[in-house]
Amino acid sequence: LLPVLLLTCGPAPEDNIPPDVPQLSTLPLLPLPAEITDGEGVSYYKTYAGDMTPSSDATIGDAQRYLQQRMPGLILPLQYRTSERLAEGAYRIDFADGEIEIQASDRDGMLNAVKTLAQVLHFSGADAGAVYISEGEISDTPRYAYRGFMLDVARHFFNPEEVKQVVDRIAAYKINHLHLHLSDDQGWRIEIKGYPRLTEVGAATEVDGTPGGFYTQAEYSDLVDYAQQRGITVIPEIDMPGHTNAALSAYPILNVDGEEVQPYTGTNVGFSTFDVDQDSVYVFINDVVEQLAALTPGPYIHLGGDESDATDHEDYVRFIDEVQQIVQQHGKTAIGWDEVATSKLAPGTVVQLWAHPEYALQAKEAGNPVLMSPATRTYLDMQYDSTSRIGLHWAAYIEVDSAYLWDPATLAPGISDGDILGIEAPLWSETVRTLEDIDYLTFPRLLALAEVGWTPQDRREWEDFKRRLRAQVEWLEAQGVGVYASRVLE
Ligand code: TNX
Repeated sequence: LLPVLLLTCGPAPEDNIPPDVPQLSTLPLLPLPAEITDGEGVSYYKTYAGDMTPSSDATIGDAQRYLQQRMPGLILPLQYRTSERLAEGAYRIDFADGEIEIQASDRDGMLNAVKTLAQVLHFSGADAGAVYISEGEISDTPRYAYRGFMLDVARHFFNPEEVKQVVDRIAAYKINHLHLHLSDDQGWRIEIKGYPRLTEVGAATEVDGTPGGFYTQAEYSDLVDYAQQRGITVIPEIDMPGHTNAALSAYPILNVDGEEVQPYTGTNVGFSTFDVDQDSVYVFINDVVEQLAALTPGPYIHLGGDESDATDHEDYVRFIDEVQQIVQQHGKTAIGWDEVATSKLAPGTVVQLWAHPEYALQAKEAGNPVLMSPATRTYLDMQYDSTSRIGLHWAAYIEVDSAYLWDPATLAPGISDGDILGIEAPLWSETVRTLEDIDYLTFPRLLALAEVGWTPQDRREWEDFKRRLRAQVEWLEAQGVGVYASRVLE
């Protein structure tokens, strides 16, 4: 049972309407919906304590539960309809005559609708118990199907509670994929049955030499469910053949010539590689991918493939070919960092552009989709400016305006919207140690990137975005999120 119920509601009598009820189109909604049509009247709603049973329809029930958890103590006269054929993730909300009607064709659309509705309610002052909302209609659809955030839990480990808090923060802005970078030179973060040393040895370390950590399979599944309830698909990444020192230190048999290596807690890249000539390496990868696939309801498994400087190129090509097939055999689609496009791509393999637009073009020419994560725009571990207390700056300084003022469809020569699956903002964690650190680098920049991924390009305008962002930052801060005080918002 949900612990609250409404209500009286209806068209507000004209002599009762407060003078300052904002039109729907002036609310600081973010990401900005594709279309907002203001109506004429105003409706009012009051809420009372009571009980409510969520709908037995899973699509509607999940949306009700999400809204209840996001806006506790507030239930409204909502009509949910699943009839109309809308695009994937799309929705409509009609505010009229004291009723709020939501339409969507799928679960994502319903969740997206209540995420927008939560913002409408908050910025109409609904927390007070009685609320006036302008009539009108919001009709919305995502620009890209994939809007992602990546958390590097390998360089520094973040426990399940911390990751759940991150999920709550990002879900509100319609981010729908959480990519977890689960292994790197400095740590291995997921339990794999039959390979106890991965977590006994491989998980013990992290950057700085502080203790690392890992997720048991049960903890990981719980995290996947938690995210899914909030509209987010988790994508596990095992980075290979490079970035593998943690696995090699646990099982030297995976290393070239079986040579033993020590755990690594520095931040260099490009020195480790699996032995791509050994059958036992592929047996290992098959076991890992099989278990990850079983833990993953979503379609994707990320195989890494970046910065394999210690692997000969022809070995790399053979390796990537083999691992794509293993991923496919377990019913999943592979994603790889853009270097994988220098090998033969399997049909469907997603190429994640981070540094090499020319590789993304090769992917497109091979008929494969591109995921846009240009380091100069989307890397959340880049400093805002030279005064940022943490972060790197090898690719760029990225202030909020720089994260906002670009178009994925014109970033890379020859790549346009039809080639692009979506965008993702990675947070590498060499310098990120706590949830406060995550907040500092992620907010407010992720809101800029969330809008880049969602809102039609011709609807996006910097001054209007800043106005809405300021209001959202105030709300985030009220929820305890440690947002970076960007000078561009002053
Ligand atoms: C490059 S992006 C890397 C990571 C680092 C990151 C730091 C990518 C595919 N590889 O290993 O953490 O730079 O910004």
